[in-house]
Amino acid sequence: MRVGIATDHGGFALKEEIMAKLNLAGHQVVDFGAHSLNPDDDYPDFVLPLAEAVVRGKVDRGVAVCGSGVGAAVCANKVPGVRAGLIHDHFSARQGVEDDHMNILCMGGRTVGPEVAWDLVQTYLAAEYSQAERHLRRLRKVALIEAQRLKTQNASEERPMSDEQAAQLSINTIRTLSIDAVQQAKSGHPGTPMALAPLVYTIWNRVMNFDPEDPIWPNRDRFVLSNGHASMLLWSILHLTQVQAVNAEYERLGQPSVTLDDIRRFRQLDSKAPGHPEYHWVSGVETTTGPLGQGVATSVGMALAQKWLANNYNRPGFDIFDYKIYTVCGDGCMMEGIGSEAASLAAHLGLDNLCWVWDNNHITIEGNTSITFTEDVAARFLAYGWNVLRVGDANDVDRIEHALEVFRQTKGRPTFIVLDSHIGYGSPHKQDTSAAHGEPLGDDEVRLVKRAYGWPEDAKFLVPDGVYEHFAAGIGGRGRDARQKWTELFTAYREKYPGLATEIEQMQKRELPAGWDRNLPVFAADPKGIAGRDASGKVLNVLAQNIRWFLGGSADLAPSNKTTLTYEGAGNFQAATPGGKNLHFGIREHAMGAIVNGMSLSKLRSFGATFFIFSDYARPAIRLAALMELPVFFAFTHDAMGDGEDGPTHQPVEQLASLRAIPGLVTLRPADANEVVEAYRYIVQLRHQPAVLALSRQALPTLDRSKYAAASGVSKGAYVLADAPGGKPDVILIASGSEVSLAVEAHEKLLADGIRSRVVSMPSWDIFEHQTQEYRDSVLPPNVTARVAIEQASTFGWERYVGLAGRVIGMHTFGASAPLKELQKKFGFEPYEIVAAAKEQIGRRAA
Ligand SMILES: Cc1ncc(C[n+]2csc(CCOP(=O)(O)OP(=O)(O)O)c2C)c(N)n1
Ligand SMILES: [Mg+2]
Repeated sequence: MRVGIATDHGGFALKEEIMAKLNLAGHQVVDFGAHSLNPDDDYPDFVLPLAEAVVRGKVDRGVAVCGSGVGAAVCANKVPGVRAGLIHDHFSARQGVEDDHMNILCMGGRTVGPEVAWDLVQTYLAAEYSQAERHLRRLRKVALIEAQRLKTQNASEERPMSDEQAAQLSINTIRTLSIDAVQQAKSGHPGTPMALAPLVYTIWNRVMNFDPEDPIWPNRDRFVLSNGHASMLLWSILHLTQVQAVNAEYERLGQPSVTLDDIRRFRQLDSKAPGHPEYHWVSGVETTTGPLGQGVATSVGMALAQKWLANNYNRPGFDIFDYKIYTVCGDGCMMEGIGSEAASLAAHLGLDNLCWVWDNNHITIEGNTSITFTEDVAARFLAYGWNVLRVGDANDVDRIEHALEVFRQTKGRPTFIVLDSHIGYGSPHKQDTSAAHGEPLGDDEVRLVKRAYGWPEDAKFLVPDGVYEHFAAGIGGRGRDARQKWTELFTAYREKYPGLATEIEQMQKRELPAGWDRNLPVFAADPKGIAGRDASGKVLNVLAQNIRWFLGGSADLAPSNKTTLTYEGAGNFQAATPGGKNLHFGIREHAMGAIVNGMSLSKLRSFGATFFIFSDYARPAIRLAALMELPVFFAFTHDAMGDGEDGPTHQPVEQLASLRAIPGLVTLRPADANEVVEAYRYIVQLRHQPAVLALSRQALPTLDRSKYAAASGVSKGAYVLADAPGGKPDVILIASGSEVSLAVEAHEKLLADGIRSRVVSMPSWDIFEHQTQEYRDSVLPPNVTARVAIEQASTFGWERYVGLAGRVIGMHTFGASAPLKELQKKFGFEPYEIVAAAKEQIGRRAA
């Protein structure tokens, strides 16, 4: 057993004797002093630390000695959670433990001799807490008295809480709300909220400029919880700071974002305290952090956006955008590759508005990180070029605050704070173990933990008096002042720079500026045509000039993706030129996806680009964009086998099917240059949906729109491009992208053979699915069942449009390395194959 012992000069000799015997008996003894025989020593100086250690679970039981033992008992009992007894006889030594759960034995150094004392200690240590209901009932009453005292103490005006006491009470409220919510839900992650409550408290109540009254105020500091499994930290702090809810139309709803009831219903259907942070669902959540690593990377996008906004909109005397980003992350975020990609770029770009705090607790699910993660993380961040700080005790709010202050003063590089913490802090049996990570503590352990925090053991979801007020006086007051000042500043700014102010307002509501689509190109019919990527490049250059806050870039493939903004003044985004609109993500597709999301969360119209095959590396971020309903887009070029000689590693096959499967994502594969224009026209007007463009590498014929239907049909997802004379087709050819012109060729041959065919250009399944049944039937009449779909991609899913008996000319294997013409032949993408398939379909239907 771990036994703590304390005394003053009155019991000094006895303490030394008992310690020696305890050691001999195999106990682990912690000596709280006194350490020498000094008559000036006072028992409170030694007994109190012992009492604290007992309630925090650092030792299992305590022994306290002074002259009579009375002083030690009086003193120990001042600490909530301590049950100390002054003991002279064996009966009380045992019964005190069994019935009253005595956890500190007090004795008189001058009243009991060494032999009796040692007997008493042995009896005391051998006894166990009884779980009989009548004893538990009495103990609950005692705990209640403690709770009430705590409350009245807080409420008492004569003895207002010190700031330090209020901070501790608030921190413990975050902890216990988290513990209770996980316990009630029977699932969740209690350990990290218990450890990081002081950090989150400090960031929110002492540092952040954030007004709970208006969680979407544009110049607010941002808080990102990348270790999202610790979501109870977020729900607790959003509740305690009384952050207000806003709706999708950016209106304030006059009700709290997260109520205590939501917390009671943690992880239950419709609770505003879901399992992980969910943007959109809960006001005050800046991003869905999703899989580990994405949160930190998204925060880089937020930091980049702040720099860009400041550079483009701040004017002398008008710091309209000067906010900072605070990101909390765990070992998982440090292990994931995306974290490294993003960290590397953040330092390269000198994002000194960005602070990551790493919860260095050495624990992940499988146990201690010594089994898998032994690199020097701090050295790695130093090597990236971050400012690296360390706070060796996660409970030391002053040092945390100081480190955050150093961050705010640091120029030219982001700040990384290594925070040494103990997962499950305060839990006698689970602290520092992976058991604290992902399961409820259990009722017994919860009691012990609450005891350790000096918390009433039976209180659940308790917010003691004074806690809401403490947050209101901290972040509440500071945030309100900051927002008011900003609002006044912005009013003056609007007078001086009305155009810029209007832009900021439009951006916040995801509206477009007037004239956003002027000068969009129209491409004349041309059998040789132009590549999808080239048409895209022209459109991007127009849109970026019409919409100031439209910007993006590629993962080192801009010359191939044709995404470079080449007009005068477009500029490159670099540390020294953070107003540029050409972003260079480097070869970091996953981070690119998350950064584009972070920029969009900051209300910029952001895009990324790479080869379509590498969309796999960005896919998790695209999924989160869809989940968060962010209007980002990705220009993916080399959309099929157009880069023939590069071979199967570079030829997308299943990517279209895979992206089409993401709910809410608009996937578009335009057929010619004019469809590219229309695709962009559609995408740019989206306010709550991300989009992906699959663009060809090779030139595609620009269809003659005087002969075929207008490309504006793209906005319906699919449209009748070419038809049998007078309609009423016998067979329908459905195609996307580069295969549309093949289908048109086949169609002309079929017409020449007297076969009534129709060509449907289908750039987007998703958009088509959202049209009326009537429209969809007009494009694909249900009674025309002879159908052929042609697409240089996995055939997966095309049955939904051609039916089980329909024909799909697509890919059933990976591609091959050869010139495109040969690949088209090998894999059957030739007009005569389509003609044959169409005839076969008609024949079969007729049979
Ligand atoms: C990409 C990803 N992989 C795996 C998981 C599952 N998972 C959730 S938490 C966790 C352990 C995280 O450890 P750490 O970040 O150190 O958090 P701590 O336990 O210290 O709070 C894992 C593997 C995940 N959420 N995301
Ligand atoms: Mg960890």
